[in-house]
Amino acid sequence: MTSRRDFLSASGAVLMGAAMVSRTQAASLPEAVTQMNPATMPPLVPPNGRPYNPVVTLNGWSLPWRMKNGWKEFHLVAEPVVREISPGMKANLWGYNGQSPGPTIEVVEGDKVRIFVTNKLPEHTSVHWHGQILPNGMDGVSGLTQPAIQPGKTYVYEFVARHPGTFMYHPHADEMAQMAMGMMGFWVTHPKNPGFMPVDRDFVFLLNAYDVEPGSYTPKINTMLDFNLWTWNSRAFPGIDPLVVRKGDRVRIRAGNLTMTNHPLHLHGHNFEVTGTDGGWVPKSARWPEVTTDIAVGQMRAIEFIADAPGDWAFHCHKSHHTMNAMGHNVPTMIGVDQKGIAEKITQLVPDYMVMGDKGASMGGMEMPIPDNTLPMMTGQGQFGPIEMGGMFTVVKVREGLARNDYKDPGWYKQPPGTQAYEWTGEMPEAPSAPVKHDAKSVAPTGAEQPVLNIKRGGVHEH
Ligand SMILES: [Cu+2]
Repeated sequence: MTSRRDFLSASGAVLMGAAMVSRTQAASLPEAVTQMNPATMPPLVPPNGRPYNPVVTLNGWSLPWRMKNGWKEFHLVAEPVVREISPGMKANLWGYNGQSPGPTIEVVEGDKVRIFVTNKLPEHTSVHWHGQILPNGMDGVSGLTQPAIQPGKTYVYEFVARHPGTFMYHPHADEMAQMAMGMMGFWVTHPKNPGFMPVDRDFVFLLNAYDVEPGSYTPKINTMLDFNLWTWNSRAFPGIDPLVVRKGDRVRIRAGNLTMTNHPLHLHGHNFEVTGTDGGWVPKSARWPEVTTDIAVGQMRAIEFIADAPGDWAFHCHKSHHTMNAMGHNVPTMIGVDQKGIAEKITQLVPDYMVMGDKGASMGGMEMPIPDNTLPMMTGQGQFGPIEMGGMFTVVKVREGLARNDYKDPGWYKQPPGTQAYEWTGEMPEAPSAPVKHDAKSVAPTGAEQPVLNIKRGGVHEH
């Protein structure tokens, strides 16, 4: 559902904008297209300009443009937005054109690009075109390369998209606050030749993170490291859509990291190669097979693989605390603690007390009451039970016979009979175990002729 706002009919901000842009001989601002729906939108097939193979923005969309005297014109509006992080939780963020992250901008190598940026935030901003090779004055660093864009003003950026590849945009003004509030977007410069490194499906998303207290709606912008929501395009699992691909497709996934830490992205069931980095495409001779690739802060990576294995394949950040959500971290580890009898005593004092996790965390199976507007730490239901994941986790769903542009969730994978792990119900042979001998002064492997090792621990345990 794309709603459109015509800024020509709006007041003050646009009059300002028109005055600012008169030197570009633009008669009017292009309309600013707004998108409120957090669903993954179908790829934007280019209606004009040079042809390219469009990308799919995970839980996002691509920004329409207009062609004007050979220029491709976009209109970004920096503004406060409400973003659903996952069903059950919304956050008050800042973003562009109704969403955080902002819309993906897609252009073609050699395009003359003009971007109008209208500031509807309560403070100044700017836009830095991360990774682009462009004139210094278009680099968007407030104070250094341009005055900041004050609230209500519209600025214009103009440059030629010289290099094909994977890029991002974000403010370079009050940066820590504005990025912590969600201001960022993806940028793809497609190659001039649509036949260059073609793929069947090309997904893009940004890695981002927030610190939103359970029960509240606005991120804490002074948090430096201890974020509690690890997101892809400002969505946390189970709010992140699956990546639906057809068996045999060549698939590209591009990610950019605008969090404050690195994220090792791990794909199950397939080997991939890193085919693109911040600086462009990686020559074939320089690629190697991987199943995990680390994306450092400020980096972009494109990975590619042939989806040759049907199934529901997990795809996630491998830092296990990045596949969790906000609620439920302040819980002591109780693994190995015998809690028998403790619960009864505590229940006399705290009627709702619940004994948790003496055999592991197993919070995924518990339906616990949580405050309004937050997400349980380990969540998501699969066809066989709780998935016990959150945050930076989703599923690559490989299916046979999908139509070329079919990105609909096909449901859970039906595993062929005999191909799933199963419970052993036969006899259990006694497992051999190593005999252990403890001694106050020595730890000695048992068995004949073994030397005895005297382990001294700095004298502390000497008798
Ligand atoms: Cu991570």
